[in-house]
Amino acid sequence: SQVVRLEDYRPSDFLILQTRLTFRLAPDGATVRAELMFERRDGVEADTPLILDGDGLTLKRVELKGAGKMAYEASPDQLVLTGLPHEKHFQMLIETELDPDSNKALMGLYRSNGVYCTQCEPEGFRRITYFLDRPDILSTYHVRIEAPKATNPLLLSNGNRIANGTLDNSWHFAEWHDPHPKPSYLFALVAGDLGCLRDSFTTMSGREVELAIHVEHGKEKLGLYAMDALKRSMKWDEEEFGREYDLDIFNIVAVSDFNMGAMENKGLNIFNDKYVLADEATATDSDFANIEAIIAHEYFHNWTGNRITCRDWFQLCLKEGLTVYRDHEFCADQRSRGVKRISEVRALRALQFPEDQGPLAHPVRPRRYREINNFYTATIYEKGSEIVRMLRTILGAETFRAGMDLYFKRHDGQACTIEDFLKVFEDVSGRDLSQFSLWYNQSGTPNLALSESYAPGTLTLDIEQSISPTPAENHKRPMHIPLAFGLIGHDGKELDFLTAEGAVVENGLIHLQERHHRISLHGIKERPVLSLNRGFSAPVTLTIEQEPQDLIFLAGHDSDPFARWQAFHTLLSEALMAAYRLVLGGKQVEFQQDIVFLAGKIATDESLEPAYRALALTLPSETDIARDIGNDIDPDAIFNARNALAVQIAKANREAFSQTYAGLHDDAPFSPDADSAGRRALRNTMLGYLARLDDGLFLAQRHTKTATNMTDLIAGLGTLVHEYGATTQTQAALDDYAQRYATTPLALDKWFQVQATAPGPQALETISVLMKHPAFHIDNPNRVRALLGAFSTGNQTGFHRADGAAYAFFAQALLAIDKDNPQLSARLATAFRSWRALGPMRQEKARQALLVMVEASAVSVDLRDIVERTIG
Ligand code: B3K
Ligand code: ZN
Repeated sequence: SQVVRLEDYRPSDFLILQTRLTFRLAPDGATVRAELMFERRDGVEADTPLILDGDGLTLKRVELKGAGKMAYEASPDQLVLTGLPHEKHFQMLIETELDPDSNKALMGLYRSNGVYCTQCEPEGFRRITYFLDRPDILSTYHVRIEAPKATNPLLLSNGNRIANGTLDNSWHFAEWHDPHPKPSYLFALVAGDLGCLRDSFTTMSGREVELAIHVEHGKEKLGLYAMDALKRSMKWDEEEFGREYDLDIFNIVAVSDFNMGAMENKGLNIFNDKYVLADEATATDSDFANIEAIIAHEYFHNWTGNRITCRDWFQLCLKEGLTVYRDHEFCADQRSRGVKRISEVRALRALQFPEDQGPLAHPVRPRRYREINNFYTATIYEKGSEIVRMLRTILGAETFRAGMDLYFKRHDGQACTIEDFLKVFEDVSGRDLSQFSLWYNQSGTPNLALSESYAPGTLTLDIEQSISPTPAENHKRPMHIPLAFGLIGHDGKELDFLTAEGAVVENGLIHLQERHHRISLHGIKERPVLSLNRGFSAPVTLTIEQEPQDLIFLAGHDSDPFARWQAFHTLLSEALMAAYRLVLGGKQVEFQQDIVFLAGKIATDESLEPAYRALALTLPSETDIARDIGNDIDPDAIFNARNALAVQIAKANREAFSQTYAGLHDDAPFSPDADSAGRRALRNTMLGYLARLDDGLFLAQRHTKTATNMTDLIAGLGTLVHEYGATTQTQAALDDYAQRYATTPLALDKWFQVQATAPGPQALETISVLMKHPAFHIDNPNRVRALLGAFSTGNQTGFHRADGAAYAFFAQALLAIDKDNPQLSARLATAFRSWRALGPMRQEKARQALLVMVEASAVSVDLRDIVERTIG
């Protein structure tokens, strides 16, 4: 396979102005008739061949419309047309034949549970017909679908429905027209027999939009929360960004076999059913939160992605980073902003930092790829979002909004680049953003090393920025880092300074633009405690020696919720690293009493939101601790250190935690709102601690038995399995659960996941048993992620068991998955990305497993790309 390079981009010689598609969906296969109106661009020689993309296609017919003649050469992956008419415009008819039932890659046209659906981003349309399958080819689509009526009463495509009727042999048809020119990756088709939840939305200019969520019959009510989230998203985009919906109908379809979360096809979003279906009995609070976020995300793409799309796939973050930023802001407005920000940062650190710090590091706008599917990464999505957030921080809310307005006005209907995006902000602000653009072009997480000193009246900060080398990038240039900060006096109030030198310091922000700054803040009344990177204003790591007393002070007084959470989290991380060293040295582990007691104070501090308290009391994860340690990692020692801290906190705060736990119980009817979810989160966090004490088994069992919603039930079951795995009580609870949810696959996924993440080497045995469970299907991505994904990323002691057996097993499982679904196998393989941080024995075992995969006889381009880059 070939490497695609950003610098090789050039516009296509031909355009496709109109696309008319006719699908005949017969039980024994599908035919696709494409009538394409081409335009040869000005200046392109008349004898230039037209090369269309295909992927595994079977060509039935190709001809020019009208009298014209031409020559062609067809292979499954390409159609080359020569001797074309000399006119600027010509029309072509192409017929292909597909077998949706055998399509297990879930790319192109496939069938999930009897429902035809499509996934075309990024290069799936070429599995449907030969096309210029690239995002800068914008075409209007007219789609006719013909299918047997009994099995496919529902026929959907993009845009508005313009015709429907019956045909012979009890078939019927529908025709759809999408007036907005779009790239082929936004094409979608759905046909099948589904139930429907309907509603409507009146836009800001008074247009009535029909809303429909299509789900399996009988599950319509499970779409109510998604529908509510959709209406709130539509309203929010009008209010916050002035963006109105632009078709008469908006369809959402939930399917059960889907490679990712959802897809923003114009007017016809297709969702993994996990992110649509929810009620209290089957979905947790985090499922509800994810549904809200993803419904919003896909809806927001209508403007950031669809109306303004990407010129090429190197610009993927143009739509993804920006749209993640928009969904983050939406959720922050719907819920608690402070809590939301902490969760975002935790996710960024858990998913993006290791990417940036490992062999798969790449810039937010990459310059080369072998397989674009492997670049739907946390770097492009989450770091991409952080860049947009920094832009807003640097420019201020008003200028940012003016820039967005200009972006929509200037580029509506276009396929754009990051340069186009930055230019609108340069134009509205008069600033030069060339240094800022390094955030898109340079990979790696910047580190800020800080030291502070105080002489009466003046605080001096030395700040040095650096980025470690990343693959193909050794030399790093200094970036523009907006560092939000605050000075806090002994009474907990903010302190002012009068003048600053050494950097631009304004509105609570230090603008770092050089490798090194010495910044002096003059006119300060007393020695302040420094609060840094407030709101996580920049996606960087900090190296700073802050006194434990200062951190404890910040953990109790910082007015910025993120910084306050961070202070306590830093204390916990440092304590855990010290404990890890003790465990390795075979020593008794002890923790500082003030940290342990602070945990109790936080749990009972009624001035803090329960959701915040739950987050503060969630210990750094095993992978968080591994990242702090950096190298030569022993996951078992990390587990023991973390466990010791949890036990000590539980013992020291037994009273406070029991009271908090009891006080949070209520009999109010279930509501998924943020406050109620926060109370459940805190109660379940308390359970996690209390379950480690002597009557913990009883408590966890009672919690599980009396749970009235999935959040509490799975928290109880998880505690039983993880703390008391070998007991008959746990087995009974697992069996109860399996019976109750025997016909609810999404709920069974949680059952798989809980068992897959039970710590210890025996987990591997559990996994291999569960893979034979009748509800497990290796061709269903949700099942695979629940079992193998959760095991490899959420079970550090199980996956990294010292004998390497789990690596070898996992490699074989990936090769099996790879035969049908390369996207899925490649994604799962990223679990190896931090292998070089492990101790030498484990490294060697991991390397062997990686080698098994590259040396296997038939490996997909996708999996090979990840594995080869991982080995390095
Ligand atoms: N744009 C899609 C992702 C497509 C992934 C293809 N491998 C969903 C989203 O980001 O909204
Ligand atoms: Zn997206």
